[in-house]
Amino acid sequence: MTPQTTSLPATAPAPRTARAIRNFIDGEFVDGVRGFDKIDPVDGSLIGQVHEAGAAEVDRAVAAARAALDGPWGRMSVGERARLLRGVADAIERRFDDLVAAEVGDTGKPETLARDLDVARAAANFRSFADTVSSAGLDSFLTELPGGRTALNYALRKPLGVVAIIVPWNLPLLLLTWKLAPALASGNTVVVKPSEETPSSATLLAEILAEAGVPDGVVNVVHGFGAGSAGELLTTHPGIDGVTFTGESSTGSAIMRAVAPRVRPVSFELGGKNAAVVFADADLDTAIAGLARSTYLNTGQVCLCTERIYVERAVFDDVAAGLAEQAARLRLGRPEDPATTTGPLISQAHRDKVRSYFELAQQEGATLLAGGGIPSFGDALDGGSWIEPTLWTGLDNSHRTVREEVFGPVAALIPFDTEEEAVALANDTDYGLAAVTWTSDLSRGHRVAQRMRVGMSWVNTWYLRDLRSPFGGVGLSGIGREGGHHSLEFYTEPTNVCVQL
Ligand code: NAD
Ligand code: 6OD
Repeated sequence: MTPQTTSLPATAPAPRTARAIRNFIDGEFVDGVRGFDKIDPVDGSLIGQVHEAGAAEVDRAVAAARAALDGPWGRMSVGERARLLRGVADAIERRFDDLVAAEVGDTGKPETLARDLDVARAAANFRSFADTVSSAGLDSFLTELPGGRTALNYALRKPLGVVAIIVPWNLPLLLLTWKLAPALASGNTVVVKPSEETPSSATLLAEILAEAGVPDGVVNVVHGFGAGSAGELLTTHPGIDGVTFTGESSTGSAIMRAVAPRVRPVSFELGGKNAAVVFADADLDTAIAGLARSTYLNTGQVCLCTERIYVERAVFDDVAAGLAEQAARLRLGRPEDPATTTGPLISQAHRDKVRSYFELAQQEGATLLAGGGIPSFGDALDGGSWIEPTLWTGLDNSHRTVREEVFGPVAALIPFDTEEEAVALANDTDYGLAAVTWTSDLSRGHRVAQRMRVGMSWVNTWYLRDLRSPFGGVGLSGIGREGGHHSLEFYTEPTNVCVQL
């Protein structure tokens, strides 16, 4: 993405034309080296100007995090940290409306979605990891030695250190707090790099964390882009002890290369090309409603969204007609309108990418059952990055549109004849994030769900979360799992103590 930059000297006052979105380092908001525009995807208007962090700001942020790790934060008991995290959850709820406004402003998503999913989960993430860390035990073994003697082995869990948290734009606050809460629960300090597309909620969260009593330097936020900007400066910084990242698979590769010389641990939640499988024995009304949700939620911009739908041939036409009807019923509109179900894509650049797949699908012989174009509103919304919820048939697994992640409101419907074939088609991908099986046969549901080569396999539901369960993917979809104690595994380093008794 080519940023529109303006010269913003480090000492410059805040730009007057638009809200300034600053870096947060060592407990204070600081200017960056340049400014770039944050555009509202709803109508293309200017929301604010973001202060891009340069090398000096990233250095300062890492140094502040290191100093805080070595200070009182590093000596805080688990109980005190858990209490603080619960206080953060309360503080998020007190500033709920402000966070909704920040998230909606940056993404254009429906306000109802920001309330029910993004901001609600931010508070839940802090409470959940306060609980997890409070109940976490230690490995300990009484080791029997020759001659009847024994040794006691016990593993202490120490913080990983200064953790870089790099997150994308689709669920900005949810995904940031999903990583920040366990990182803090485990006693780390962090430098956060939000997406250049969604700087606002992370900046507001920094303020909320400070109000809730999180000490200076424990959480630092630097703004900017990836390669050649704050993202790369952070991942190549010698003061970083680990990187937790959510975003595109190709960015994950770049970050692996960046940390390789210093052999730092990574946790990656990456892209997906997720399949749903619909058997003829499924409750079709429920399945169609579920498919509509898994394909179109957040305008298809959720890593878990379904982009490949395999349907048993006997019910193919029914499912196709039902889903096309659901797609046509989605209501695109302003975020504050409670009737709006679907917002714009995040940016014009992302719309160009999604539209290029719409064109490719036509070249690959797709039949359009719904959408396929850019909607026209006849008002200011025409300046936004809108696209129609779309549905294709006539494609198969050999087509690029069925193999590559689009990350937009679109899926391809493909028929199958046997359970074996359905599993093979679903697993025929380099990704491996999530899958959904729709069936009324309980045994088949378990059988098929277990054979899916993914990190998360749902049956008769989608995106139903228990925050204690492992979340992540295989193949191009990631490395490692986060959630409950799985997160603590990444955010801590064990030291084993062995005492001969
Ligand atoms: P992205 O990879 O382009 O950017 C994500 C973050 O990485 C941004 O903050 C960006 O500035 C930063 N970045 C980019 N290049 C970098 C580099 N070289 N070094 C350091 N940082 C860099 O992803 P996106 O477009 O923001 O988000 C969409 C992608 O995220 C999709 O592929 C989606 O599937 C994936 N995603 C995955 C999950 C998951 O849990 N598996 C969740 C959400 C999104
Ligand atoms: O719900 C979550 O915890 C999570 N990590 C969701 C990721 C969604 C991807 O866009």
